[in-house]
Amino acid sequence: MCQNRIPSILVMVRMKIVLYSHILFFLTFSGLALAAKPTFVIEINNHLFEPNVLKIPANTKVKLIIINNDPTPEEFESYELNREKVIVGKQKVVVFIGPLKPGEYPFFGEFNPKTALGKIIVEEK
Ligand SMILES: [Cu+2]
Repeated sequence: MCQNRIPSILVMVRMKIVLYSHILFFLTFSGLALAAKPTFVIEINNHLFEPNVLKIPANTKVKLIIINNDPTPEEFESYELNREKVIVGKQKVVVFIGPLKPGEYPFFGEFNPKTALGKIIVEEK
């Protein structure tokens, strides 16, 4: 009896190792998939977007990180992109856009609409 139990424990340990290596592989792979998404950063300084013209690839989902360095809130707004997002002062938000067709997509800061202007240019690679 006792000799029978030892191999079964070994099998269980081995199964656990196989399971963990699968989980590790899955986590690594999904992490790479997330990291592979094109990411662009727009910063807000003194109520202006920097850069105010951003080129992104066509037909691609893109991650946009908007960092508000001002102490005051701003709202990233675009009718063409159908996006509207408030960024509290000294905070950042993530906005996903696309996949988009080639063209120009204006955006503006709703709290400073006269000065905080920009556009995203979508181009074919
Ligand atoms: Cu708005």
